[in-house]
Amino acid sequence: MRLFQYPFSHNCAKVKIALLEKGLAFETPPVDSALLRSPEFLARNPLGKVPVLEDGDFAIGESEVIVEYLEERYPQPPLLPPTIEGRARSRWFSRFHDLYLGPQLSTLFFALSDGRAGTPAFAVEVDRLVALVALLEAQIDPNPFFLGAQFTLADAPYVLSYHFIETLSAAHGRPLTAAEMPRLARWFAAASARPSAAAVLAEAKAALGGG
Ligand SMILES: N[C@@H](CCC(=O)N[C@@H](CS)C(=O)NCC(=O)O)C(=O)O
Repeated sequence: MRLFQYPFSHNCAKVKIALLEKGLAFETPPVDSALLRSPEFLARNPLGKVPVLEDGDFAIGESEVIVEYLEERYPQPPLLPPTIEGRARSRWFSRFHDLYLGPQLSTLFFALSDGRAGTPAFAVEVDRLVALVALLEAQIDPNPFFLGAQFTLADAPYVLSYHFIETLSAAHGRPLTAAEMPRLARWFAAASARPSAAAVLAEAKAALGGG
């Protein structure tokens, strides 16, 4: 299997964690913006974005589609709960991450280099992140993972995003710490101890220049 990815991308981190949790071997070919615009890559993902998974002759993009594909194709160990309600709840966390929290983190990330950080108009974006984290905090009571003892696809996207919540909120002068998100911090202590999460976090931090 090959995974086209950027090591600092939370969308890619989610897929790598799913692959590692399932014990699937994969290579990560070098990716740059020229590759993403190449006809060969666009044939795999017409959006020209990573992650893209190649499994034999089959290639597919979009992180959530990829992890759902992995779950169906390689069901052991399961990364979705056994009940219909549990799977719906897991997908709620995935959607909340991908449609709301993740994009807001991206907004704060890119603002650090495009001149918007620190401007009065940008303060509303930092407030939006704080509100989304408060909403998430109110939705969880980790034991130790979002849906209980099983580490699921509900948890996977938040591993790298937790790191971004801490670092980006601090970089924008409104640090979110464990005191303000104790449940999320408790969850992160358990999630980041998993070998899959630890490996992906280490790779991301190295790529981001933080060690
Ligand atoms: N909804 C997509 C988002 C993919 C995405 O935005 N990928 C970014 C990296 S995080 C990318 O490839 N950016 C490169 C570009 O747009 O040129 C997913 O979940 O896979």
